[in-house]
Amino acid sequence: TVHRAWWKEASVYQIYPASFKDSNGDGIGDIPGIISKLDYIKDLGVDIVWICPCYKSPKVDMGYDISDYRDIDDQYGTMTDIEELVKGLHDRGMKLVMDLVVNHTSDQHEWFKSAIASKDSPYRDYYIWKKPKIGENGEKLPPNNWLSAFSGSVWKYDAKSDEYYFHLFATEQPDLNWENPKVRQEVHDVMRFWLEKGVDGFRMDAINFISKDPAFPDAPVTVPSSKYQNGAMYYALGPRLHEYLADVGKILIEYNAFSVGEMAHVFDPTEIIKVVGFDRNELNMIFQFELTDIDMGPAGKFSANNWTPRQFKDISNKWQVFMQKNGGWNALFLENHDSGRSPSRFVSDKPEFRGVVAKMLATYIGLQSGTLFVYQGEELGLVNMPKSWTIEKYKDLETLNYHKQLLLDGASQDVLDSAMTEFQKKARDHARLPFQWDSSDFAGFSTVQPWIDVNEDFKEWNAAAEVGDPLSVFSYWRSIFDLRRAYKNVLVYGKFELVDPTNEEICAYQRIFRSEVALVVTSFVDSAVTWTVPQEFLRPGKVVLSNYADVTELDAKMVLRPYEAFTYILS
Ligand code: TEU
Ligand code: CA
Repeated sequence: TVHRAWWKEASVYQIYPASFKDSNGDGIGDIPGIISKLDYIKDLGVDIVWICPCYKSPKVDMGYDISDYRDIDDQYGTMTDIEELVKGLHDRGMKLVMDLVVNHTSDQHEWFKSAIASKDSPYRDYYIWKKPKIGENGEKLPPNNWLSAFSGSVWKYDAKSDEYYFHLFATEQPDLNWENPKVRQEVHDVMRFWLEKGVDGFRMDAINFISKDPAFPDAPVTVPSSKYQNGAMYYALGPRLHEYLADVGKILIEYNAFSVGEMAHVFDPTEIIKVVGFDRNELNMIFQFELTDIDMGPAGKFSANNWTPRQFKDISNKWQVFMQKNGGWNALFLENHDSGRSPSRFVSDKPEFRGVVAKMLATYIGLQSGTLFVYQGEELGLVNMPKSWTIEKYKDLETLNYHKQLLLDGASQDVLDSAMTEFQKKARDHARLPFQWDSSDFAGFSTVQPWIDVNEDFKEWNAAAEVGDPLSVFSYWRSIFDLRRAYKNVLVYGKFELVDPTNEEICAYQRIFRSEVALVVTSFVDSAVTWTVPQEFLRPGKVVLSNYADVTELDAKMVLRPYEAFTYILS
């Protein structure tokens, strides 16, 4: 059975407000800047815009540390600006999704300021506090050995109360205590506040972390060289997660709102289906990171891992097949604000291949089953910072904390060099460089030097150059969104099946809806490869997408050019 829904047919454009468009010449992107570019977004062909946080925040983590859920940060604009953004999108037939960051607040939130001021505060129990563990020599130690996402312990000592508070991310991002029904009520109220304003839904940040194992046990030692260990097994899918999400889901359904939850560290689809199963009424879909974490080693994000195209497509296949079999739904993405650019990270950003590679990756992800997300600049084929840029150019606390920790640990030059190699692929900074609008100063992003440097390639790679060019990466993404509309049955609702599944160089799949078939072929190699096309596809059809200007005919034995990608509709 086909469960149709508007949010399955929609595509989403993700905006990082600080880096999209600066309207007032302070070097930082803002909401009026976004409003000035709505026609550009509409022209791309997406249905929903998701903006990363722009609430009041000290911005230790670029706004993922919220100090007031009901106000907009001055840097980004005003409440009136947000209302105008909602209207501007609705007038163009698009929707607005906001980022809801409720695993934690900022330490500058009124709740936390009160909570840390006194153990008797009515807000004390909004956060997670524990007594120190006492060491062999009577010293005070963190209550357990869990590692924070941004290096160091997840516990921060508060001398005044002689207790530690818990923070999965930065010390300035204390985790909310969802065990407290008042906290849950506050979150529900915040959701209603924005939905009443006309916002169409939420991307729910780090949502699988809201319920923790109440015993907070020590994590097993998996990286002996590290003082702190990955405790995800105790906080990534806690015992009360589905109870909390069922409450949230009721509100979302009441407003017919869109929802996508972010769930790092979960690679088991039988867990995700408990959230996204069609009869579960929790969230519409989940960002899981099994595919995009493929280049991360066992020691975490900045450790290296070798992988093959075969493994890449096997992961996609696992989620595609599972969700279609079990009535769930996928969120499709290769980029976001927390990662490197996909050509640089997963394939190649060599100038001679760059456009072809960006289009190949768009083909690979864009025609699978699920709701498609594109991250600002991905539609232009933007790539990572140049390798010549040193650590001084990086601004993100994840990168800088990791680097600082290595220096503190007295890491050798070798270790520092390999960390730099991993930063060059995966640091969050790459995706946060200013959007490249045109070839004027600062890429048309701002009239002044932006808060983070503009990439060096902006004169050639920018929106103004690409929008009117039928062969640009931008036009290619537009074709993908067009195709998903024109061939909705097969491309949105069709069954997914790998083609030639054991091929090590070519990732091919088909989508099937009744007699309609879409054949999607992508080569992951930088040289020509021959491919024996399975017999069943040698029948009349038409090519609807190709990343080389001259299209290759489907033939029993064909030679695919470097990183070639094409799509046929067969009947
Ligand atoms: O990320 C949550 C998360 O689980 C991190 O591990 C994330 O995968 C990491 O940043 C990757 O390097 C979300 C947001 O997307 C991120 O920008 C925030 O910093 C984080 O939550 C805290 O709010
Ligand atoms: Ca600005």
